[in-house]
Amino acid sequence: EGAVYDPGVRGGSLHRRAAEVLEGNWTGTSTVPSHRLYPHQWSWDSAFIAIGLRHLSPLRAQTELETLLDAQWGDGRIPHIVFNPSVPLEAYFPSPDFWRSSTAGRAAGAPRTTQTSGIVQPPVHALAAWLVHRSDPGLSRARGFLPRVYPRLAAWHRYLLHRRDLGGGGLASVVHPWEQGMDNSPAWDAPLSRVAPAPARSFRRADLDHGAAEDRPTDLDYGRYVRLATDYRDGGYADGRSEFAVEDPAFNALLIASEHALARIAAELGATGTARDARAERLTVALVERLWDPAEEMFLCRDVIGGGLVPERGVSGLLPLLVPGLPREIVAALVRTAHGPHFGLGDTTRLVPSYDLLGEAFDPHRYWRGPAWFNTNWMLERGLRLHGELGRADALRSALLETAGASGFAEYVDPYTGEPCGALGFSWTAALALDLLH
Ligand code: 2M8
Repeated sequence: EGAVYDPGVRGGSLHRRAAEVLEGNWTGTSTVPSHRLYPHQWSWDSAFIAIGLRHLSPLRAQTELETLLDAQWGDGRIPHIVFNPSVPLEAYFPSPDFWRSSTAGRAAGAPRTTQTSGIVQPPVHALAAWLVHRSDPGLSRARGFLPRVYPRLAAWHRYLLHRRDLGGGGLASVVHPWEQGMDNSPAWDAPLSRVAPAPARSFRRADLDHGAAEDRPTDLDYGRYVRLATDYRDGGYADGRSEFAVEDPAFNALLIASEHALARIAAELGATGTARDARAERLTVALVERLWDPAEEMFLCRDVIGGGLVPERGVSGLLPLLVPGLPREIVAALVRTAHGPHFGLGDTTRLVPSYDLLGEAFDPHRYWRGPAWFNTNWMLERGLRLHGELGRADALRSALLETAGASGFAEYVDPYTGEPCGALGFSWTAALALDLLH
């Protein structure tokens, strides 16, 4: 009760169990988030997984990122799923025959043989590549890891900054809720309400074979996800025509953190990183100008099509704490908000929930509408530490390690009770726990 987690006493076994999860989910060239629910390679999962894997095997961590980057499109986009051809089509929806990347994505430079989705996920990759390099610089140099990944990561950021600046204010937009990664966040409800759902009988959800319906997005949500993805595909995955476009704080904060990481990578390769650092600073100014809400004391999403900020408090709005150059008063306000009544950290909750505890749409079990997730808590921990909030970072670290172990490395947990939800033996939960043990 209130005990501080002591890795010296129990860390040995937590470490071993986390390593076993990652071993079990390894396919030989990458790691699945979970064999049953998500049997392919996911983009931002792989970045988080690499961050943990580097403590077990820097070689596997490098391979994880290289496999993902091998599926990059000619226009620079990194697809959100790289499909494993040996997994049956029925195992996951939407499957390769829905996305049809190699044909529908031809103009955008989709790979000819590897099948992928056509949307993206948050850009955690350059940050992951830099952390992986640092874990074993000798191996990294011997394999030429950074010289190989740097041009690809640079092209990825170019895609986001040029093709995805749909709001014209310098930030990247997501064109599908799956791109931001918090699939059914209440922040999407208003912008999604304009999208006519695809008829329920026009597709078959595979997620309900493995996940509890009450813990997953609704059929109406899925109808809209399918409509948006179908329209994007039928337009050849060209950008600028979407009915849904949102500037999200976490997506852009990760882009900024990754742009700073690319500056470090450039410097390591003997170039100068100053232009990249300057760009990251400009992006930070744009993030504050476009998404900071001083009255709410947090960042909000901007609905690019409908106009204006979306008045929903999601955990995404706290994650810019990851950004090194954030103004001090904003840092202080974010720390207050995380520990205040809407997120309850250190008071009613030990892990930050995905959505406002007092919000009308709050549901402690339904996916991204309330449960606590380990990647968001890892990002918040990192942000608190970065800005010198060491006591709070330590408390969050203990809570994350304890809950990860006690929940069987669950995909997400009830933010009040820690009760496990979704898949167990979930890869990024194990990977990020491993990272915090080091
Ligand atoms: C969830 O999203 C996928 C679609 O991409 C799904 O629900 O089928 C999200 O939690 C996402 O953030 C995550 O990357 C993915 C795989 O873990 O699952």
